[in-house]
Amino acid sequence: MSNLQTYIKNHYQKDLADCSNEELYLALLNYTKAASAQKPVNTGKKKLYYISAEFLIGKLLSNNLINLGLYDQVKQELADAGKDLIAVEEVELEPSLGNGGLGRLAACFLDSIATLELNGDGVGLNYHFGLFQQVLKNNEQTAVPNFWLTEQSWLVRSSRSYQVPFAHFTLTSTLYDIDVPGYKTATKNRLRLFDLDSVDAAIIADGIDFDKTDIARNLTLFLYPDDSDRQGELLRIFQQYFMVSNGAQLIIDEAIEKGSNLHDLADYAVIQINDTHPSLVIPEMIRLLTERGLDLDEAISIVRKMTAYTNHTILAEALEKWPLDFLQEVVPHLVPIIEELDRRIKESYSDPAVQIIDEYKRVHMAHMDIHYGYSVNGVAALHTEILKNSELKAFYDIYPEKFNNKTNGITFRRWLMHANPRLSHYLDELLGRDWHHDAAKLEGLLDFSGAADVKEKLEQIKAHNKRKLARHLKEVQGAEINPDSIFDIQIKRLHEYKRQQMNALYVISKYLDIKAGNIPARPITVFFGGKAAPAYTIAQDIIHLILCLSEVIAKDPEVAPHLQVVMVENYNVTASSFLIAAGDISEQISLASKEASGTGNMKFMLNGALTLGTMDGANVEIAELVGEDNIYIFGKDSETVIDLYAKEAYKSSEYYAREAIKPLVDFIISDTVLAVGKAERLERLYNELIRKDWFMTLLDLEDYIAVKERMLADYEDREGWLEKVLVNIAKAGFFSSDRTIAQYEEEVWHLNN
Ligand code: 26V
Repeated sequence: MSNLQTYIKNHYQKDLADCSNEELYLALLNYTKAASAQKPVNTGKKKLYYISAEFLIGKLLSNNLINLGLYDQVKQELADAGKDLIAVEEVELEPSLGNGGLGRLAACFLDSIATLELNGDGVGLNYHFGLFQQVLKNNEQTAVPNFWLTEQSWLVRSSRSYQVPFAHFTLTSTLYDIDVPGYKTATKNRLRLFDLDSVDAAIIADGIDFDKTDIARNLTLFLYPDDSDRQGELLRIFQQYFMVSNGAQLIIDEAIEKGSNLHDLADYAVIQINDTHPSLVIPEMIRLLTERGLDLDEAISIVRKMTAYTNHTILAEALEKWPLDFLQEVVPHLVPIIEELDRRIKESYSDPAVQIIDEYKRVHMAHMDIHYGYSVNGVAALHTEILKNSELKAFYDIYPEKFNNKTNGITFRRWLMHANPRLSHYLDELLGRDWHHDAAKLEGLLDFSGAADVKEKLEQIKAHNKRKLARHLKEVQGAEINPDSIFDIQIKRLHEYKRQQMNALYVISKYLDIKAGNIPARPITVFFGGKAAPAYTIAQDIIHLILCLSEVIAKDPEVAPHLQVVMVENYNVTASSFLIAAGDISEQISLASKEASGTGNMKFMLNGALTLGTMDGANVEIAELVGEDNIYIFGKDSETVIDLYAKEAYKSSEYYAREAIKPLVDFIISDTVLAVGKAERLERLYNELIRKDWFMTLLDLEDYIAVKERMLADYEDREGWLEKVLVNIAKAGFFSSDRTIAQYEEEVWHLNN
């Protein structure tokens, strides 16, 4: 590859130094694409198809430059010409092809699959607007379309195209590919995104509303369009079937191209079903194989040998159950197949808990995956145990051999090298570069335990990243942040089980404390970031409370110097890179048993933040790795919580009545907050907490406040705190997605043996 300067001269007849940032971005986009185009795709007889409704890839420029080994050279060339790569990067629009954890995990996995040079592609949809863009106005969230598709982009239109049959019409797809270069590998993989030429943004009306019945024009417009009504649910089925029918046809074609006679398809392909959104691939693959002449028994047995399912949540409302008549309306040709699959199960098992079609004629997608796939995995040790022992116990009793755990991971290329270059370089200095390929090598940092100069440097790096975040938020949303305060950060989707409301109640307690004259040793900035589903009213109410508190505190001269609440607008992958590197306190406070894994917890740990969390998801494994002195755990454990649900024994009113809790909850509807907020929202949230509190916020509140206070006090012992930081970074290697993917390969996919 020629250097960038020459490339620009040849292609744009211009000097690098004379280019604007916009021109430089386009030049770099094409330069990077050309570099990865030179790499051959991974080959091999057997190929993994990671089918997912979401791939939250984030901006790709820097990530791809890092993986192609071009980052340092390009950065230097730009700097020599007085240009700044960070500023060029800002020109890139972020694709929002995912909601949160599950989608970002898929993106990290693609990076690791390519880095380990495994033969595997991602398969999904090319949503033109993806997830909505969040705009905060009048202390509320509003949603507008997120524009990201530009004329020149990472997408490469391929010549592949398939016919996808629906009840009343057939649609023709177009396949776009995005290259996924591995980290310093000779080969690459691809993300294959299906789309429809007829999609038309002109049907978008107000905000993110559009005509949900006009499938040919809306199918790939938005990710998970609001499914709170019937039409929305039908549209999701249209999307899911479009994704998997294309995926299945692609799998069959690529296998045939490599010599498969279809009877041996399972030797050529393995499908990882990422949550239940792609589950219709099972009946669709059976349909396509029987259409091509295989008999039904053989088709079923082939599919069973080639599909594996990952579960990402135990929340009942997130486990998809499609009414059979919805499927009849959209994909009637799959219904007899699903009925046959269900009949076979009913013939062998009488337990209603394992049926595919239940008594209300709803199709349980996860049940189909478990019966007709060969592997089921949870995403953290505790989560998998809960699946085996309670949520999916009836299935575990039938198929113990199918169940396995794959604790999630994150790619260190994006979440350390790119998000935190100073720390990354410092680790290179201390440890050499072996950790780039073997993250477990970060443990070498433990040799520097107690070294004052190392701690000082870690402190300086964090201080730098805090200033960088403060500058960024000043630029994008005008926030004035004290970089010398403690950065306490909770960034994730808004959901009651994640308990942002508990953190808000902490803020209230701190506010009241300061009003009572107890000034904290050091100012604290509490950051929140996250989007709430447009139809999820209580989550919107929680955002409202946070924004109201932010305003009340900012306007109170007694409190503002010591406490600040910042709601980061439109939290996305780009924003998270700044936040993750700058955090001191990582809030991982879900109700134990409810957060399958979490991956933000891993990113913060890797970047030297300490976890304040419950014994939930991967927090449990973090706690085991770092030891109890290096993590702040509070709250009831998962067994207690599961028991409380089983016995219906939790009464939030009893907790509300407690002296330490009542004033905090009452403050939500105090005149102070009502003066800046909407009574309807605040009262609804207040009533929810005192009457129901389904996710048991008040259960853990006192413990949370006590442990957080201890943590803030510990922060003042800088030596002690930095020792904990060092241990956290050193132990983060286990959470590299390279490790997770190596385990999938070894235990589930078997691509190379
Ligand atoms: C989806 C929905 C949609 C309907 C309304 C309620 C609801 C609640 C939760 C979800 C989550 C969907 C699946 C998901 O994103 N799970 C996340 O997956 C991450 C990667 O495995 C994991 O780290 C997170 O703990 C898990 O929540």
